[in-house]
Amino acid sequence: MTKYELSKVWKWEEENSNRWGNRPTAGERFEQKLPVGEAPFQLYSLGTPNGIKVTIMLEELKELDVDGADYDLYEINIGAEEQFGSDFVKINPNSKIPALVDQSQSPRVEIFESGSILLYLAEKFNKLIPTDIHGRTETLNWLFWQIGVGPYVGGGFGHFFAYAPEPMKYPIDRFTMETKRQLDLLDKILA
Ligand SMILES: N[C@@H](CCC(=O)N[C@@H](CS)C(=O)NCC(=O)O)C(=O)O
Repeated sequence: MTKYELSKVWKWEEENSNRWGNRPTAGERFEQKLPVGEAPFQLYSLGTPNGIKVTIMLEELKELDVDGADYDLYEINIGAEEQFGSDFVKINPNSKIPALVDQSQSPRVEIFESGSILLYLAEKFNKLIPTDIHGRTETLNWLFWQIGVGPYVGGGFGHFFAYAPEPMKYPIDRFTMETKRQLDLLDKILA
């Protein structure tokens, strides 16, 4: 492997941009008109681990016979960079799925970050979150834990193990160890 020399100032080069759309700037990249349906919730998402959290919760609310939790679901193909379209960026300036719009409120409420979406739904319908201080805090501890850990597992371990252009020992060792530690924690807590 060629030795990587750190430069004083990092500069973006076209070849640093990879097939996952990484670029050093935020914001919309093209004009886009997203579909809008009649249901109170409009969900723009994809069946990734972050995406399915929201659909699971909306389906759980349906199972609980909650009124007003109907949703229309639209695919945002992140492989085709649809998360950088103008309409999507208006809902989530961070250009990541999932993003949810509650159009039963006026003006409509735009919600992004899967944890924020889950909490919004839980609080709006007073479901799937305990109201006592101990239960509520424990639930929020694990919700924030999950959001904090996700990037180590997906963007760290998953990226370097499966998507990086070549295997690299240092990041794979670091993120595999952290992923294993987090899974060991889950095993112990769930036991
Ligand atoms: N912290 C965010 C993470 C969302 C996220 O990373 N979404 C990924 C798919 S799982 C995405 O949209 N990636 C597109 C990109 O990075 O351009 C959340 O929990 O909602």
